Amino acid sequence: MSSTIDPSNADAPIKMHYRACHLCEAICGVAIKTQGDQILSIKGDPDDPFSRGHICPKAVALQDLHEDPDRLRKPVKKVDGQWQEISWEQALTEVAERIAQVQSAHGSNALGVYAGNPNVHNYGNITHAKVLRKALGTRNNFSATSLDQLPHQLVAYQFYGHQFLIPIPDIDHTDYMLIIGGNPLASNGSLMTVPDVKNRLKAIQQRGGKFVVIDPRKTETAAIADEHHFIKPGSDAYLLLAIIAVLFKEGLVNAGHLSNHLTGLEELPALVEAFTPSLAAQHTGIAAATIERIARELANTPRAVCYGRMGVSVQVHGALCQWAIQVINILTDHVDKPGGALVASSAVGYVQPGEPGAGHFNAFRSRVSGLPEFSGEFPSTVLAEEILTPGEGQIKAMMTLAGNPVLSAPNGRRLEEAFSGLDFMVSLDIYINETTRHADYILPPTTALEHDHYDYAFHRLAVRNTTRFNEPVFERETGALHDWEIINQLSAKLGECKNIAVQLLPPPDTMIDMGLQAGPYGKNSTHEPPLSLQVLKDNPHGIDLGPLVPSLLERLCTEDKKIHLLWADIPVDIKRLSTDSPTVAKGELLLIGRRHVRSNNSWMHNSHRLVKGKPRWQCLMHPDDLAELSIMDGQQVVISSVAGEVTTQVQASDDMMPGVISVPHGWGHKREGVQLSIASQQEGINMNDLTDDAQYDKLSGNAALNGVPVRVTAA
Ligand SMILES: Nc1nc2c(c(=O)[nH]1)N[C@H]1C(S)=C(S)[C@@H](COP(=O)(O)OP(=O)(O)OC[C@H]3O[C@@H](n4cnc5c(=O)[nH]c(N)nc54)[C@H](O)[C@@H]3O)O[C@H]1N2
Ligand SMILES: Nc1nc2c(c(=O)[nH]1)N[C@H]1C(S)=C(S)[C@@H](COP(=O)(O)OP(=O)(O)OC[C@H]3O[C@@H](n4cnc5c(=O)[nH]c(N)nc54)[C@H](O)[C@@H]3O)O[C@H]1N2
Ligand code: SF4
Ligand SMILES: [Mo]
Repeated sequence: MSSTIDPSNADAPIKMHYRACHLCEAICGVAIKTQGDQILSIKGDPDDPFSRGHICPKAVALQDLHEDPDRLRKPVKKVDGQWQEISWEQALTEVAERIAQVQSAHGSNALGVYAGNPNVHNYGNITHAKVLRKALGTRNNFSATSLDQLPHQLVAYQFYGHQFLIPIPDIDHTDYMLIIGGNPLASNGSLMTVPDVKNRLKAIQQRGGKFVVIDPRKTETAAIADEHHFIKPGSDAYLLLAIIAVLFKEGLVNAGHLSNHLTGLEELPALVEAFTPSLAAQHTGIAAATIERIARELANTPRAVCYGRMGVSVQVHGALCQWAIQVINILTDHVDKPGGALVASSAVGYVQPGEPGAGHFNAFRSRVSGLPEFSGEFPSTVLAEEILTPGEGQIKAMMTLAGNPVLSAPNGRRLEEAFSGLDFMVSLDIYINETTRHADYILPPTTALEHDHYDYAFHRLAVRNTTRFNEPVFERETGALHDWEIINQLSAKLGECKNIAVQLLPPPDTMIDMGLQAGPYGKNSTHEPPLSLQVLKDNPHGIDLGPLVPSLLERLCTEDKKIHLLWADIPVDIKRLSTDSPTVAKGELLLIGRRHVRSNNSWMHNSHRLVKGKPRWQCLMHPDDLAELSIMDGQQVVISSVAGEVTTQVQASDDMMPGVISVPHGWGHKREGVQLSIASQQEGINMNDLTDDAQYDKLSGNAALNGVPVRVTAA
């Protein structure tokens, strides 16, 4: 996509910039051609060793984001209901004072903090998060983690002793991949950084292997798979436990080089015995013979892997599903083996004993419902009740940091009600949207193309080891601050107001340089040349560091250097499965989510390039279900749940499993006060007005946004 040249740029030199697209976990390399302050084109970078030229339709929207007139460029303050631009000095001083006032009147925990997804795509927010946490000094931390991958992190922490020691599918060398509740053709992969995933999946087939998809919708990924099986939402734990039971029953268990490093193995057979394939068939809808065959295929294929994502994490048994997936991969000798699942060897943040951020679980509990913290965060499902329930420790003020929980967290209307009653709210954000419209101040950082970039989080989760650093494409506007600078400056002011010592950190690129030099390819390694920031700057397309290699045993972070297959909560949760599975009353359907390659959570609908074409927000429903309820294709319907009710348009789809409906999240921008001129013209409702904050995974506290019982009637 190219633009016509602005005459004021005509004399400026044309420049090429190579960098990562920061919009999703695939971290594709893009080549951006500019002239002056104008973008001429955005294309895939064929010289990027990892993404090899691949991009998706969202990459060109980087331009829309950069140029968006709705994007805030200066801090704003709400005065008598109207937004006024103010200086950074005034904004940071007043915000620090207001936070300090609330905390001094009601205690440190009277401040709640919610951090959203873009924080992990913006490395300065990762390197500097601890500065802000220290300065804010509250226990009431929340994030999108507990709407998403908390089960993966909890399981990695319990098994391997570090929340980020997560084995990643070796998609480039596997011959059999079982994908449960993931749709990488739309999402471009998650907890599996995998640019160009379609070709990588097709390559499995080309080398004689296959991949199998288990999903309540025949997704884009399922459409090119060798096999697709519908599954009743929320029932995956039955399938996975049955696979483990078959492995034991048929003598297929072989943990290979991990065998002498496991604890809990002896107790497993008794725990899963009752979960027979025929019981699983009743719950899931997948034939018992198919379940047995899949178990045998996983065990008998030397290079095979089971992978589960959103669909199995963000449901009532999310952590049990991720536990079972890890157990299956271990028992079939597919962990830490090429073609199975291996931990990445990242150039920075290489996880091994001593690497900070290992995590902790249940060190303290939330005030109202007593849910466990994980790594200092409470589950986001309890955010609204912590604001709305009076008493000692009630949240009176909020900070949101690159997050839009009103559209992303369950029971969005209740959260809105909670936000609108706060004493004070500040948002670090680039837009006035469904969440930030409730703030008193919005502090907008520079946008991606104005700052440098390193994929701190995603090199750790990638299917191949690579590394890449990018310089900014454009100089920032005068006076603009990066996220990490806002964090540093606000923290310093908080330190003054609260009279506490706050240790500020150097710029994030300095920290990456130190990490690179001290890391596994740095000055103490045999890598040529030893990596440093300068070496990465000299190689803007990125540097290939090779395929994933076995290294788990030497990197185990558990104290006893063992892999813990069981911990006390697992047997309890397995019991709970029999008593506490989602029940569907007569006339009810189960609601699940959906992603589309031209959408990105809640915040990219203001790009005209991404929203054009046919609408993508409708409720999908099987024609038989429509007929049963006497609803016509294309009609307006009312969908209701315990949490609320919405009216939207229905679209018949043979791709849906009967009894299941699908609505994508992140829509519903037509609201008063939202200043997103394109997004707020779009139809579509907030699917999280239907999800229930009281329905969550008991093991981890993660939200259960899939498998929500609903009723549908003609409007
Ligand atoms: N029903 C349902 N709900 C879901 C999901 C689902 O599948 N179904 N998915 C869940 C998942 S996986 C996730 S990760 C969450 C996401 O949940 P959130 O992270 O809460 O939501 P986002 O839509 O990513 O909102 C990002 C916010 O950051 C702002 N922003 C963008 N870039 C920057 C930046 O560089 N700096 C700053 N300061 N702000 C920025 C945007 O304007 C926006 O307000 O949603 C969850 N909610
Ligand atoms: N284009 C685009 N890409 C994105 C995002 C985006 O919003 N848009 N978001 C990014 C983020 S934050 C994340 S976390 C990742 C998520 O990455 P993925 O997990 O790959 O994304 P989803 O498309 O949500 O896939 C979840 C699948 O689970 C299925 N499912 C729902 N319920 C169940 C169930 O009970 N059991 C089973 N087996 N399946 C179920 C759904 O039908 C869906 O196909 O995507 C990232 N990439
Ligand atoms: S898949 Fe698309 S959105 Fe994701 S990094 Fe690549 S170009 Fe960007
Ligand atoms: Mo996510």
